[in-house]
Parts: sequence; structure tokens; C-alpha cells
Amino acid sequence: MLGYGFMGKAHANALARLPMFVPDAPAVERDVLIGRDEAALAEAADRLGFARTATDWREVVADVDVFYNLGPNHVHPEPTIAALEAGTPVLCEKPMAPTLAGAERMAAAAADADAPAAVGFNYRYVPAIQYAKRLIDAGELGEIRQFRGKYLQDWLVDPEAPASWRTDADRAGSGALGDLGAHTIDLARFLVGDIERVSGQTTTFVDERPAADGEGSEPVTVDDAYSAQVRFENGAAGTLEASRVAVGRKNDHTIEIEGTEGAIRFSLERLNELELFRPGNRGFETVLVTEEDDPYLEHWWPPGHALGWEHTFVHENHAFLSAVEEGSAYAPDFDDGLAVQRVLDAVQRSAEVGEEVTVG
Ligand code: SOE
Repeated sequence: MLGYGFMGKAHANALARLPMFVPDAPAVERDVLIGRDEAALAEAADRLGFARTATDWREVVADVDVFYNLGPNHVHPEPTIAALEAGTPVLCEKPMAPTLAGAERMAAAAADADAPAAVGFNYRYVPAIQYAKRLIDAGELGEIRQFRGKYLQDWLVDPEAPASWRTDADRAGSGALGDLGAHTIDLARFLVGDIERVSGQTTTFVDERPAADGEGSEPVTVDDAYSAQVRFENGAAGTLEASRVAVGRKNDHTIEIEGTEGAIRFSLERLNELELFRPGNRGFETVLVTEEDDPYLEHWWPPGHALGWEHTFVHENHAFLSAVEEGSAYAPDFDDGLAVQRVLDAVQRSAEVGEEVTVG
């Protein structure tokens, strides 16, 4: 596993939970943790349950059964491509790469490799999102006409919040767009279908921030917020939005979908619920997705006991590692990651030229 920050903790926790809650999941040994700072790495390996550490991914990626790339975006392409070239299955965090060219190289390596390549779109694994997918696939909402996706956070609203790789275009690729928008675009594709055309705008409100090391300041070269109007291949229309300066919104990912027969509304702040409108209803009903026959619920607690954000990673790791063990296909894979990246790229291109653009 490369990376031991936020995502390292989320995935290591998922791996630790698997044998307890999903007994038929493949047995996994947390073998080697990769990073650059030896002291921090040793402490993290101990805390996250890894047997050993390595400071150079080149010495590791060919010799492990599975490689998790949880590093900053600019560290996604090279180690991931090397792992796939050695036939090692990969789970890479989102967005797949800082640039479309990087994502294309990664998808090409995955296409040539005889190994699953997964992108960490964990919100597909929220029970309520799976529930919505079943409703849509069963035709319960009718023909899908409109999609609205918003992902709002506020951790950069303070101009004194320090710069990091996440505020630097060379390392991140983009800001709220790639970091948060990638999740929304993945859910749009998962629930509605491919996006064909995009008209987008990006905005940076704070263009300089204190440097992370406390010495002076650094320019902010990514967006604080983006919004876009989109047209899906199947004719549906949509709007997308994300912000890291939406004061008061801590981690609210909202999805609204209307079809000809029904509609749904989901908010990550109330992730055990789905608001549902069906013919005959006088308004939206709130459905609790915590029954034992609801997606993934059989692994956890008695009906009615809520799940949280961390459970999505357990479901994701179960699906991915099962595909690795069985040698079966996995989605969301690198083709999905590339398709999302094409939409991110289209939003940026559209914002630059001030016109609607075609995805691709
Ligand atoms: C950003 O703040 C972030 O950590 C994203 O990088 C994650 O993908 C998202 O799940 C939560 O917010």
C-alpha cells in the first residue's frame, strides 16, 4: 500500500474489518507500506497493521499480490503502470491521474494487463446508492430525464488554510473539480450513463495560501469550485457542482434524479436514507436503507442499525479483492476512471474557451 494518510487509514481499516464481518472475503495480509519519510512510515505501519515498510515503490510493486496506490494524484501514473506491467492487480484512488494523458496511459496499461485495475470510487458502495441503482435498472423511475449532483465542502474557506498538493495543479491536476467532482461524475455515469457534452466554469477565490512548511506563501493553481451543465448520451440533462469553500457544508454529496415515473434524492449527510417519489405519492417518502435485504446490510448489524462512510470502503475492498481472487471483471475499473477523466478534462476545456465542448 502506497500512502498512509487519510486514504491509507480508510483502506487499512477496511482490510482489518473484512475477516470479522465478511468471512467469505479473500484472506489478506497487510504486508508492506510504502512512503518516503522513514520515521512517519514506521509509525504508520505499526498503527495500520503492516508487517514491513519500503521507501521505494520500484522494489515492491512487482512482488506483491495486490498494489494499492493511495498517494497524491501525481504519484498515481508511474507506480500504477509499473505494477500493471508486472501483472499486479491495482486499486488506485481517484481521480485516476492529474491529467487526461496520464489517465490514458494508465488505462492502456490496464488493458494490456491480465489483472483487475480498480479506481476508488467508494460512493458506489453506499447502500442507498446501490438501492437507487436497483430502482433505476428495474425501470421504477421510468425514463431518466434529469440528474443534479453537488459535492460541497468548506475546508478551504479560510484564506489562511495552508497550501498543499491539493491546491497545486502540477500535483493535483485540478481542485474541487477532480477531488470532489470525480465522485459525482462517476455516480452520474453509474446511475444515468455516459456524458456527451459539457459547459463548465471553474473559479479560484483565494489565489495564494500560506506554504505548508510555514515559510512564505504558495500560489493556488487549482479551482476552489466548479459547476457544469451536461448532456448525457441518452438525452438526459444534468448539472454538476462542487466546492471546497461552500461555508457550512462539511461533506455533503447530493444526488437528485428525475425520471418520467419517479424521482430520488440522496444526501451523504443522511446516508442511510433515500428520498423517493413514486406515482400515487403526494410527495417524497423517506426510505431507510437499513433492512437486512438492503444492499450489503447482511454483513453488519440487525435491521435499523445505521452504517457510515467507512463501511463503503469495506464493501469496495470486498468487491475488488473478490475479483482479484476469482480473476473476474471489476467495476469501476480504469475504463471508468478514464471516462470520468475525460469529463473532468472537458469541464476544464470548456471553462477555458467559454463554450460548450464535446467529451472525448
Ligand atoms: C476531500 O476533502 C476528500 O477527502 C476527497 O478527497 C475524498 O475523495 C472525499 O471522499 C472526501 O473528501
